[in-house]
Amino acid sequence: MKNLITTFFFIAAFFTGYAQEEKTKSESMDKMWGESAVSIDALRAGRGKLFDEGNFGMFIHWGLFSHLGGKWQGKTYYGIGEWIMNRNMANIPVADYKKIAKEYNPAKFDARAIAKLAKDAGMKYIIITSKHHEGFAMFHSKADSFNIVDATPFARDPMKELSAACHELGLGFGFYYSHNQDWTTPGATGGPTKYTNGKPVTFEDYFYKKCKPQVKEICTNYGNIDFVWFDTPGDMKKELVVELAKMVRELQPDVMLCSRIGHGMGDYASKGDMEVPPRNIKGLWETCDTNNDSWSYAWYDNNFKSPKDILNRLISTVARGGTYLFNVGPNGQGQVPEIGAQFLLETGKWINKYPQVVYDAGASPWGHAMQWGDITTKGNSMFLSVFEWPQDGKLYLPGLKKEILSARLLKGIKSEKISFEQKQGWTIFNVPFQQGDIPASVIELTFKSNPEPADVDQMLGLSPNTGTRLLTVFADVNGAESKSISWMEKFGEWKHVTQISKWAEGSIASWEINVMQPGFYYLDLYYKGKGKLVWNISTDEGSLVQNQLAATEKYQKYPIGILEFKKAGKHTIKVSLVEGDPETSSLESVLISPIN
Ligand code: JFZ
Repeated sequence: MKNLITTFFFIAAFFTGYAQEEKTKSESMDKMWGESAVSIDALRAGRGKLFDEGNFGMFIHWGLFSHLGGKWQGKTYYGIGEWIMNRNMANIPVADYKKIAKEYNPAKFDARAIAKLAKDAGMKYIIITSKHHEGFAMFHSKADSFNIVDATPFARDPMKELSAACHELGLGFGFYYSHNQDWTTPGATGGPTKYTNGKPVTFEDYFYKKCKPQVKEICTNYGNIDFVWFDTPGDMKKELVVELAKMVRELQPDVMLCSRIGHGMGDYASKGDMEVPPRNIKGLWETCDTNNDSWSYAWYDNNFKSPKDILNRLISTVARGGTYLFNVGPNGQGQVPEIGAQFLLETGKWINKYPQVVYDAGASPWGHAMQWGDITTKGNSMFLSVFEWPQDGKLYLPGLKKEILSARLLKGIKSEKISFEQKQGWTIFNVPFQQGDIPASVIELTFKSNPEPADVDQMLGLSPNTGTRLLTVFADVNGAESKSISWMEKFGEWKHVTQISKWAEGSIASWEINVMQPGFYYLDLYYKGKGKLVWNISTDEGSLVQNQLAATEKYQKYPIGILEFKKAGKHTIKVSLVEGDPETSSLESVLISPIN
């Protein structure tokens, strides 16, 4: 067990780039969020405009690993494809890995097709791996011959082609570059610790002979670039990071640097991978996500996110105040897998009908998602993107205190007025039974002036026609520990959850909610643990549910009973663990659902 834990931290440290024995991964992620010397307002108006207003970009993980596609010597290694070389995956020796280049010929790579896909998907820029941790340059490099032009039969520079295609189509363009990890280059983090002739090597050797010259190349040979996305800074020395940033800024003054360059040298924060944060975050930040489970192509990975899922994650990211960077992994032929491409095109068709919901849109004044979807703002309008259309003709919005001038259901360029009433702090829209559009419908509310957080009561609402999930991030916790934890589902596939653990006698998690309609509701708890657990849930009105339930090592939903709200209005719900192992019990959320 001890070994397992050590391995976990070792791997986590590798990813985040921080040695962090006793810290949780998310704590170290916070450290990676950069702060720019330039003010955020200046960035928004200047070189950060594309990032800030675009809100949606394409990430591409493509390299030599794409040729392997998750398979080495006939065996499949499940996990993020670009890490296949790593000792926790196929553990491929450097010399063997370098040989792969000889058979790498992504002849079907079509830069224009990929740029057009991004554009049709509604994305505003592309950021592609110019060199990932494997150390193979996907561009023509004079600094190092282990590159796609000099080391492969393909012998073309796809980055020339892609940067040109992006510029032609009016898309922004940027490079990912792994500046610290380089597993095939002596001296770099994760690379050989000696030269092949046995001579000693330092990180500086790698830095000055390969990293810095290559970064100079990507900042010189591809026209104007908008982003350099450095990754996994690890314990790289501050002076080297500063030196690198300085050079990039001199060569490409308009570039936006992501915080993963390290030491606070980025312009914007890069959030933990594959995650839409539950509550609003201020400043300039991005979350990167991938269209299936791996970043780079893996032959078996066809678990592609649906257009509905993509849109929901995109809109929720924008509603939290961020930018969404969505990844595709072209295969060894250089093509974006068909299903993923098709889903992106459908996503783009929707965005094309409702661009105002996404581009240059502001965050939700509620600070969190709604059960049915999410809310973005622009000027004196609010856009309710409804992903779960109500079955009973009523859409419930809690906490809006501002007077609505108009409410319209948008249908492309047409729209339809909808009526509403306001009572008990709720706005109830009378919506048609048929949803306005798929996969989401948009209701636009207009106001006399721009809506602000003060116009909204952010309290969670329990509506009578949809289940309400009470996440632990929104709980008041007493005597237990509330924190976000991360783990790998497959190798490199991070999952994050905010949960409550370290329960003790008298520990309480409580939520305030605004109940629209009194009555009976089903109650489910999402938790993990061992053996049998007894949970107790009570309300300020004295309603009580207590029951013994099983527990497993994975978070699961457990029906626990029926909870009654006697009166409409604001209530407190308290949860405590009455029996069971407090060490392993971890509560993720509470679900309250109407009974039909
Ligand atoms: C890094 C890479 O190692 C990975 O291959 C991929 O390129 C991804 C986008 O970035 O992996 C990370 C880096 C940071 C975190 C997680 C995975 N993090 O802070 O949660």
